[in-house]
Amino acid sequence: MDETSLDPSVLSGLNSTYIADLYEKWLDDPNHVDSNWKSWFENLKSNGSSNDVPDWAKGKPYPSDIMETVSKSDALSTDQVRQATMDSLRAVMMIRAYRARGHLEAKTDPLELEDSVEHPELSPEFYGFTKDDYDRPIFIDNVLGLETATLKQILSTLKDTYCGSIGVEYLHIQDPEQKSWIQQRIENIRNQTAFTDKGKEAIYERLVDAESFERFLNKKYTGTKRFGLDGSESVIPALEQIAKRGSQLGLEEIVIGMAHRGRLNVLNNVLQKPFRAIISEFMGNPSNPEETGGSGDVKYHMGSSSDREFDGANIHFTLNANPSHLEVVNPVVIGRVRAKQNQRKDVDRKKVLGLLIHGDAAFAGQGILAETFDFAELRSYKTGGTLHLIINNQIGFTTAPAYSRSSPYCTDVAKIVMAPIFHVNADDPESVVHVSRIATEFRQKFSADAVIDIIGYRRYGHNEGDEPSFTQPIMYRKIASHPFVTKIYADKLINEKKLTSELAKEIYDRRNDFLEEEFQAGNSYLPNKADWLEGKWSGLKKAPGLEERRGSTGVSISKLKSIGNIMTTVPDKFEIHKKLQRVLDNRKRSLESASNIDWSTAEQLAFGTLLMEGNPVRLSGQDCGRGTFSQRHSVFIDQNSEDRYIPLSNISKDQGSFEVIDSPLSEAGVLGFEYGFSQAEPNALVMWEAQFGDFANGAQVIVDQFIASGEAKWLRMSGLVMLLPHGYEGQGPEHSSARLERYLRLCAEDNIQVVNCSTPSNYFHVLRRQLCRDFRKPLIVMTPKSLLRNKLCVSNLSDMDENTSFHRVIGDNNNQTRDEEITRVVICSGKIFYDLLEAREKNNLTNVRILRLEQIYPFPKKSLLRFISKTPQAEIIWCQEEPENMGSWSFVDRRLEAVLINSKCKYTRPIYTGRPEAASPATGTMSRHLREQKLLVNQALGLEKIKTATAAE
Ligand SMILES: Cc1ncc(C[n+]2csc(CCOP(=O)(O)OP(=O)(O)O)c2C)c(N)n1
Repeated sequence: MDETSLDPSVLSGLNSTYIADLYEKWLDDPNHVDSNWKSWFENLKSNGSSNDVPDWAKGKPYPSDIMETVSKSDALSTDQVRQATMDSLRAVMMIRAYRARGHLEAKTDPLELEDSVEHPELSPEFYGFTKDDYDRPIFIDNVLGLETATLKQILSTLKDTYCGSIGVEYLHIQDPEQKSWIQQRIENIRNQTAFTDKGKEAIYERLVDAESFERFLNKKYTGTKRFGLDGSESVIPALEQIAKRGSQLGLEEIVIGMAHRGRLNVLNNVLQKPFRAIISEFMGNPSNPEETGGSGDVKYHMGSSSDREFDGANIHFTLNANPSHLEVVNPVVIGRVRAKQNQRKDVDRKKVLGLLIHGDAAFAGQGILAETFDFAELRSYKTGGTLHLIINNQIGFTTAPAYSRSSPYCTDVAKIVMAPIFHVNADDPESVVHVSRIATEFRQKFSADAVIDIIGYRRYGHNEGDEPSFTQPIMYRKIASHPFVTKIYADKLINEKKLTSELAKEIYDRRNDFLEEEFQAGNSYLPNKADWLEGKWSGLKKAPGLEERRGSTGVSISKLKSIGNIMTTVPDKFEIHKKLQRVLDNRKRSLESASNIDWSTAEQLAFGTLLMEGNPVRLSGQDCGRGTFSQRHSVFIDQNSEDRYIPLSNISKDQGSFEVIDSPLSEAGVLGFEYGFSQAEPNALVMWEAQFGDFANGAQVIVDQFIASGEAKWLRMSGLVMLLPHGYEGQGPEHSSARLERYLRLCAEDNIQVVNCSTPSNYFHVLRRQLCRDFRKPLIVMTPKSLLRNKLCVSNLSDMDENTSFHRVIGDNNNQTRDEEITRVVICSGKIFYDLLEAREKNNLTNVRILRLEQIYPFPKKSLLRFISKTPQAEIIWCQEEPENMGSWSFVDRRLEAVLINSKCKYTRPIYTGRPEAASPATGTMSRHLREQKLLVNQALGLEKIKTATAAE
């Protein structure tokens, strides 16, 4: 077809719809239509002025070229053709506008805080229609499920579908199948489910459950914090629907992450945590038996799990424990889901769902949302879609949306993954349940995220002791006279004759009587046991005392060699990089000679042996497949095809799965994910590696609120490993220090382990130790950079053989001087040992002994005492390369002193050598770095006078 030779029949009545459809496609993307149509439309548009709608489509005359063509037609009169075509075109354009912007006029706010504003594009006049056009039939060819309809009918359908209690955003979805699925799902039924009488009653009952829970606690514990759901009670029937519909579609397990708001209500009404247990916590009792230990947490942060049946299908619920830091639980939940999917062999990811419940202010404000969304399609992180439910009470503490976000909706960040978004009025529970059903179906069908934005209000203050009218007087005046949703819905059902007022009252009273009975039972309720070592965790125990827990980490030389062989073998016809071949040759040689095993080889041996024993190994971090320092090479890349070969995935049929993953460029998100994974899978070695150790600072909240304190707060163990490159090598302030001091500050009550190993074999053992004991503790490892290639930093295979183990302190094997002749003992940790060793050899300082503190926490005081007691006459020097206010010094200082006091040593204070206190971790100048390094080494060895420690000045 070409513009000049247009056949007049194309503009006859029926074809006009076809053209209108084409026109809509062209509006969407000009390349969606044939090039001739494209230029035809372009031509037409160039005669108009508006961006979206050419003037001819608004009732102005056709461009003359079309008129000429049309006038040649003898099928219909020109006016009739024009009218029919224009009607169809304009109607389709208007329909499209409703699909795109109908949500702007939807009645989603129960408080109607803002006057409704009509959007110009949603008015028929915008398309050139006048009041006279309302009753004329328009051919729309089954768009909206109507073949021909009057403008009035079209408008009413559009208003029902797009501007009722639900505002839908879905045109941003790029996948045509997903987009049209949503469109059909909502348009065919005018975006309403016709609930059965039983269904309606069930919704009413769930609302009663939700409301009476809050009211009851409000009455009995007035002013006590519970972060009530009041004003958003429809969340409970929504959650019920997700589980119910999900169970029909193959769901077996739901892992929920949520903050404070409504959490107790969800615990009771969704996870069915007994009300008496909640009451007992309100009375001030702990949620776990006292003797279990730990600090416990406030009741609205605790996790729980339960099994429930929906129409014969079981759903296991887990509510993840949550710290106060909003939204940070998101990646943790997703990691947990991923691990559970692996355990269930849920390859389609339809059995386990991550359900994240958010606050509106937090959803818009917290960057971790973007990091979590980024997992959605990534091979090693995806979970087949997450459902997001927002308890949108239109306020964040005291801050109104206008002050807390620039985007129109709090949900806009979800468009990163093109999730469909359903905004729904919380006062219309049927619509809430309806969209929850559609969102669940969407997730199960497309394995993609969906968002349910339940717009309600917060009936009281941020917490129950808070006065909201200081800051939102108008809003709270409205709320004071606003009826409860349960009442609104009961009235509706009574009106529809689906419920009698007697039955409505009976349901309400029954629930309250039940709560009253439970309240009485709360008086004597005692938690009988903590649920922390069940399921996958059974067989594991609370960690024993600090000493003697090496685990059996050694592996026979023959097994090590067989792993070594796999690690260094390249498949036939696989062309690896020449330099990598040299690396592999070196590894092979060292393995054959059973000596000179370097750091990365030892690491691969640790991974390989654990895999061989059937444990999964998962390492994720930025560029960790190759390794930031080109050291690891866990993945071989064919130089011609870029095919990947992972040697450690080829050990045996029954080996554990090996995943080494180049992660997205996120720290908090990825660390949170791996922590979550480790919580669900105690038998996997789960590791996160920072590119440089200091970048972990972006994930500090995960370290503080989960890794360091999770076990104490929530009785949840984790064997997660953090690998943090650390060491002073002149690379400047940011790439030298992993901020070891921060981790040490967090150490208490045997919560984590912090190591700074100096030998490959010790690294091998400390990794294996994570799984070779019957308890789990997070492990923080300062890992090397230059040591990766330091010829002195090597081990023998015999150091990893059976009956060898991790050493928390390493004595001085390089100095044979008798104990009595030692005048100086230098204690250090990590890489600085090699600088000290080199300088000592060079200066032939035979009376100096160097001890290495390989594990800093738990502090190995007994072991140190044994070493130090051998040389009671010697001065004790602590040496570190970090500034005095950083590194281990302030942590080891008093602990070393305590060891010395307990010994028979002459000196009871260790002397500090290292860089002086500094604001920045390291210098940016190489020459200054070298000068500083030389000085501190010389001072430690007694070659230069020690400056008084800054703190002592
Ligand atoms: C990261 C973080 N910043 C600040 C807070 C303090 N805080 C707790 S709740 C809250 C308001 C949250 O508003 P919203 O997300 O809308 O949830 P709502 O409480 O209204 O349900 C704030 C600021 C916090 N807990 N976490």
